[in-house]
Amino acid sequence: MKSSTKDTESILTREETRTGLGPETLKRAILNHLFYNQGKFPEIATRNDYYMAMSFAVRDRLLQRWVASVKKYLNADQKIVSYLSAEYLLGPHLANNLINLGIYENMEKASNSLGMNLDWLIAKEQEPGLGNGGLGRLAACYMDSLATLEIPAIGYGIRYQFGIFEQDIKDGWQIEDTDNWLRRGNPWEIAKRELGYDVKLGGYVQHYTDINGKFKANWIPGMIVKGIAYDTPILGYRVNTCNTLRLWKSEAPKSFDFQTFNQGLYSGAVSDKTVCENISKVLYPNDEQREGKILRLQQQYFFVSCSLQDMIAIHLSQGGKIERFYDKFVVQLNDTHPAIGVAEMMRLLVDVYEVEWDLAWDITKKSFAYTNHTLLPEALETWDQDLFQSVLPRHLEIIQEINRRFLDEVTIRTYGDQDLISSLSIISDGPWKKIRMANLACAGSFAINGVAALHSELLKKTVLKDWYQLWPEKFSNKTNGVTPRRWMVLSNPKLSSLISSKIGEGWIKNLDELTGLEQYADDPSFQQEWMVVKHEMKKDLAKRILQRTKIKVDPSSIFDVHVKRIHEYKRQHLNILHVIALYNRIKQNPDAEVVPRTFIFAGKAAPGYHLAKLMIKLITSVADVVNQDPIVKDRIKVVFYPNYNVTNAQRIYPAADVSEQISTAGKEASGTGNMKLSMNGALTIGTLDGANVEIRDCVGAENFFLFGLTEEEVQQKKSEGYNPFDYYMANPELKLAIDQINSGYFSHMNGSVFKDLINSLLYHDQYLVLADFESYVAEQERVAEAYKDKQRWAKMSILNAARMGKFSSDRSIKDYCDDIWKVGPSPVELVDFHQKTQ
Ligand code: 26W
Repeated sequence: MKSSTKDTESILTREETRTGLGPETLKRAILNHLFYNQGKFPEIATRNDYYMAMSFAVRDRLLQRWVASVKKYLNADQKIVSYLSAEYLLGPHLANNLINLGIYENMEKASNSLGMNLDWLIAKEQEPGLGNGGLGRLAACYMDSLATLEIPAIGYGIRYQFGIFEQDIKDGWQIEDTDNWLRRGNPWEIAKRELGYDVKLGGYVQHYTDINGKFKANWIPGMIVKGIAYDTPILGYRVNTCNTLRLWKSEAPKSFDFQTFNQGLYSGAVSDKTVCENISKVLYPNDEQREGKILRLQQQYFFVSCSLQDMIAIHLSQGGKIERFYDKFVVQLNDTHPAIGVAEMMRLLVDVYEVEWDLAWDITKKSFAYTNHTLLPEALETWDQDLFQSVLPRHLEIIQEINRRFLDEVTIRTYGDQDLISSLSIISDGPWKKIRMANLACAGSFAINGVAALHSELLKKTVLKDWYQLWPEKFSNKTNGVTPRRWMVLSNPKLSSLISSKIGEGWIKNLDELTGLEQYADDPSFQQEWMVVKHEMKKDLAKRILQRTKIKVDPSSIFDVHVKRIHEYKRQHLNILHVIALYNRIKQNPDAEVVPRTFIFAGKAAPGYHLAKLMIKLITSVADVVNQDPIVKDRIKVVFYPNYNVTNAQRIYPAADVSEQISTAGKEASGTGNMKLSMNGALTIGTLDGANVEIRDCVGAENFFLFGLTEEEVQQKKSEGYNPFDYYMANPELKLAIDQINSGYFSHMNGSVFKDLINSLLYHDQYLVLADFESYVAEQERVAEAYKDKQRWAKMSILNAARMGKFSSDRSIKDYCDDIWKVGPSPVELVDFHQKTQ
């Protein structure tokens, strides 16, 4: 260790000349990679070759900082944040790293001098879509903020070979295609072939008493999988801290089992390899819908076991004592997907490190903290006990023991309150026993949080009510945030420059400084500049829309944007019903004054979610009719932009005038798209749901279009016996819209296409779409009215951006650090960063 410190230092100084940040050095680095890494030269190199060479050149610069960071974390008596997440929706790395390194312009020069256009090369990157939506993207924003705030952190997850499917639209329907993102190689990851852990699965447990008379368990697995670490360096913004995202790939321990082979069972031997590799093969495309499949449980256990073994190995290698694990790591559970970690930690401590049960439980409870991201009952993870036992027989025993002791404690504390006992139990009673992962997470964690103020309150009142009653001190709120680096600087460079021209660049690291813009909100020339930038971004998006969908849209119309996963609770159908109502107003009165609007939808539907897929078909069907109708005269256009992902989100947010955040109150835990849109100057039309409530508080009620029932009113209405049919009968515009859908007006007179959607609205309508329709339409009229007054709109837009400081993920991470993790910054020394960018 001692001598290597010196070696590393000298490497770092020597390498500094190689990893300089000036345009000439960058150009040389690109050419070097082209020659020596890819065996290519400019005459034959493709754009992709250049993309790879440039990425390797950038990665060298990250690695230099990464080595310094890792070295610091290993040497210092430094606590490390361990973020466990089954999903990371990172988006492309190249441009983001250029920004964080501060070499965007220099790289532009370098690529120009090579006859390459930087934007083309950036566009070559296949984005790692290792997540479904909000939860995965939040993890990615948090990794950026952790590094930027110089907090030592490791993100652990799964290196899915296939990420979230690619969406295409055929005949108006969603078609899924596999996301083969690794096809052309991934220059951002470093495989640590030597760093692997064995993970047992299946089999059975033997019990015995050892020579000291101690009761012991021996788990004989049905199979063993090896987890191999793939590290991606995550650099902070203009700092030397470069953290690690460590994703595990599953492999067979040996290439195949020779014993089976020798017995002539070749296919059996090889299938073992396939079974092992399957574990990290594909991301489940479900969002808020649990999938009780064996493979999903295997995935969760696989990555959590590798990660905990890795943390313990790091801790022990530094001379740490197993009993003081929590001095080295604090483990944050991103929803219940990694909650099996609580039982795995107990297994490692008790079975492997032979720690006494009570001490092991104490260590575990001091190590874990749990974030809940959803209140939807269908998303709360449970596993059939039989299925669970077939995959994790030893963990079932451990959970039973945790539960037995835990319920004893509850019994005493509640004086035997049976309702509380059965609601807190980790294993549900009844004939079909289920393991409740949220209960396991709550029991095994010292902290529990929701992701927006309203959501955290509702957690305490509903799904986690009984936990709150007994352990109020564990609960807190940590409102989500998003990184302004990706969501402003990178995706909206023009708006960012305009902002910086007025208030300097401090806002990029300290988003509260955006309030400095407020003084310009009434300034006509600033308003003008602001709206010019907005218009430019709308023109760019209009071009892409034309390319991708063949629909021509007018950049001076209102760009009304509804982009997120397709889900009934997010109510894309409410939006489309409003579109139909507007259309009918025009049809009934062709000269009606309608402020021109382009309704832009984007989002993926889970492949097995019938009604969500039908909503896409409805949107595209309405688009086909409305966009062609000569009477409409282009006053309204409807676009479904396919394959919503991070790359496309970066193009859409900057061009949005209106942000649709119209979920049923009480259903959207937080939302983060709402924050990104508002930061980019879009005005929200929304319900009092999730973080909308806080956004409205910050931007001011006068700069937010509010409609709809509150969460309490929703509950009230439901308990009174809500009848959607009454609303249908009472509102002629609503009735007409629904009748038209039903009659086949939008589907070549084949009314049966949408019958399931219509039935769900008229006879169930769990999400109160019809109840909120009237107030939504009325508020949309106010939106149109406001847009007509250009100055008023510009002011509202500026104020929205100016008041978004709170919603930086830097603020969220600071809150986690101060209240839960108790970890502070640990700056990494390297070189004078800014001098080197010249
Ligand atoms: C087991 C199936 C499953 C898969 C994913 C259940 C639940 C999930 C996620 C928790 C869904 C999700 O992404 N939730 C979103 O988390 C965001 C980040 O906190 C919030 O902003 C969104 O409101 C919430 O829907």
